[in-house]
Amino acid sequence: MHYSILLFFLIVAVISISVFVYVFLTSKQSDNNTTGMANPLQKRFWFILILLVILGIFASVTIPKSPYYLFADEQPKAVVHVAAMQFNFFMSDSAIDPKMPKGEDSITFNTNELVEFRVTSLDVNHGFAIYNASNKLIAQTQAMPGYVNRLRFKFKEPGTYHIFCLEYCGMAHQLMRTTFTVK
Ligand SMILES: [Cu+2]
Repeated sequence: MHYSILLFFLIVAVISISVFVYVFLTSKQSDNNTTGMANPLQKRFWFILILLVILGIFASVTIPKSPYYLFADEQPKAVVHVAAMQFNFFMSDSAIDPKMPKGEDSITFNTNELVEFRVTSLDVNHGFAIYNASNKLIAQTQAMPGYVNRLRFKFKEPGTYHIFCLEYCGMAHQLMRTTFTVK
């Protein structure tokens, strides 16, 4: 079975290489004598230059806005353990026992303090998405069985934040939500 797959890919590779070699050998040299935009090399140069400028503008505008602030060089002020389970989130200041999961009724953080969520799942894959008071998604990670995903965030505004599951995890997935407070 393995060998037939390998053989198949080898045949595909040989065919693709042959096509490239054939195209390379049969394409004629472009005529460098024509000037201006009639020259395909000139056309290609401007096309790539304009493309690079557009990409450069796009990247410099969007990259600083991407929400991947890791705060890797900072010590978190608060650490919260999160265990997702059909169809609930347990959140606690101390580690959660997978056999008897228990969470705290209310969780509160201060504004501008670095919070670290340590997110895991006790059954299937879940999402862990934080929404602010105006229901805008501000941060998210996956809750996966057997893994602890760290999500660090600094909340700028006080208010009630919501956590929703963003991974369809079963019949009552939409009920999977909880809240915490930032003061
Ligand atoms: Cu879900």
